[in-house]
Amino acid sequence: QHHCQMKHGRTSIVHLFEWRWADVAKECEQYLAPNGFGGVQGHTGAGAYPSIHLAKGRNTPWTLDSENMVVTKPWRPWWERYQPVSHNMCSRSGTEQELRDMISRCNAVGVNIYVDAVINHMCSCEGGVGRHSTCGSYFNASKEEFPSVPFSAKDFNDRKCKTQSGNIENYQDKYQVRDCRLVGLLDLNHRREHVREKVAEYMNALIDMGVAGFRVDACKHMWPEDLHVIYSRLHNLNSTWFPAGSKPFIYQEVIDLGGEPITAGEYYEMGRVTEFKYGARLGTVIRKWNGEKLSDLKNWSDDWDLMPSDKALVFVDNHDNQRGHGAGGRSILTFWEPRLYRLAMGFMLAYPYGMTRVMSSYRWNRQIIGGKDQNDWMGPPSFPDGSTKPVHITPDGGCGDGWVCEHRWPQIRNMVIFRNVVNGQPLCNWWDNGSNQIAFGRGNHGFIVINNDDWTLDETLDTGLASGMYCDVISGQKVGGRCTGKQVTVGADGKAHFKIGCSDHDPLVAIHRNSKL
Ligand code: LM2
Ligand code: CA
Repeated sequence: QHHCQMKHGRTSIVHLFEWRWADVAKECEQYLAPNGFGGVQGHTGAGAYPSIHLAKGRNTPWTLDSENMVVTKPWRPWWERYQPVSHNMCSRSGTEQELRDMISRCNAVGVNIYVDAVINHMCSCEGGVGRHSTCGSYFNASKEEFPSVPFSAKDFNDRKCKTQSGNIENYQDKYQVRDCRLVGLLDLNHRREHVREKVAEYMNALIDMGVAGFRVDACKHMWPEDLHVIYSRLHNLNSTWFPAGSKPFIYQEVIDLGGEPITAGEYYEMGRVTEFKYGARLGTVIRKWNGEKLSDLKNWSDDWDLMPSDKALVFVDNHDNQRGHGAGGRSILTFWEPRLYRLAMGFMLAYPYGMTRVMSSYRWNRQIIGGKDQNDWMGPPSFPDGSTKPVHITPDGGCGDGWVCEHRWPQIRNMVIFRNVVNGQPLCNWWDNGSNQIAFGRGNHGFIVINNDDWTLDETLDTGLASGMYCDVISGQKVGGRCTGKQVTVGADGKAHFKIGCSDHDPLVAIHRNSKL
């Protein structure tokens, strides 16, 4: 359950937040998987840059499904997805048929699908009674009845929870964190055989359809021993697309910023775990808060008390903390600050720590009043009837109609490829100026230089690369043997000269084996 099962040496996951299945399927074929994929072997899959770049990289969408409550106050918030009412597979992203079609089409081009499984709870206790759900299934939240699963009152934790409100009130008490309601969401009792069976059945249905694994929501709120039982019942992956005997990849959402009795470490044995310290701390360094500086990142996984690299799922921002939900706070960098965001993504994708996830967002009408975004609930670009708009791809390869598509920003996409090219290579040739200028290599496969100081970086550095001309994949890339961006000359001694002005469009330069001219 620690093996991501990715194909062709790919290394990153992309979260296509709120996309329709039909669009995900197209994206797998047209963008995420490369033209002429399969022709290239090993971890240097990035031979054909010009058109489909992620193809060589291992970019993998993870998605979310299962039927949820339709919330109309506020109007169709993104977070209604975290209020399941059944395990039926229709959602705002499409029908079950479209989901199946997407899974097969993505698998056919070697792009894995990971499903966001919401299994800690069902909908809010105030969800009401009726058929206001994405497939029209009946439920009664006040009586805790979800007949299409079926779950009924005895499947919930109510009696185990000892708080007055029935909600989680104190994160210092691990019993209430796991047995009480998270913000009023009806809390399932995974000690019960029936609940274990139904949850495993749901996950197995997805595995049989061809998904490669799961992002498991709200794991802090479930007992590790219960999760262990549920995971142990999961089928092997579908052998149409995966080697016989492959286990689903599991990454668990546990927000552990320290200071609580529940720790991420309780979950390592069962899969990877989200490392929330990563984006929060990278944000403070890049913003230069508290006198922090890029040179502090030299040994940051040790110095900063991050989880072991082979257990960590890392990201600069996620769908929660990019809008002030979840954890991380004000330091989190997002697409709203594009230049610093590209810096953060460049660092994350170059540095050998954790499994990387790229966020792909939609724009919303952000309105921060007194530090809080009044519109943090707003759902994806949609039509008046609430249905999600298709992702519109513009002629330059970006996205329109409110879709941000960070994964299509050339700098980010090229760094996803960089990570594949340098996969398995050690960190080396670290250089810093004791301030906010750093550089490092990955064996003799790649080298990156970053300038976040208020003055020009002008240095000759050891790159570890073979001598020759290289194309910077941040300002441009190699197209048909020529470079559309800055060129870097590596001498016979492995040294190269770099110059990055502090107001250059991008504060970084990156070169790798496959960007050699
Ligand atoms: C997660 N991980 O553990 C998700 O990443 C996060 O997005 C989910 O919260 C959370 N756990 C529960 O699955 C989101 C959102 C909340 C929202 C819930 C449920 O961040 O704001 O809560 O989903 O939809 C909403 C309201 C909240 C209300 C609750 C119940 O915002 O004010 O609480 O519904 O009605 C009374
Ligand atoms: Ca719980």
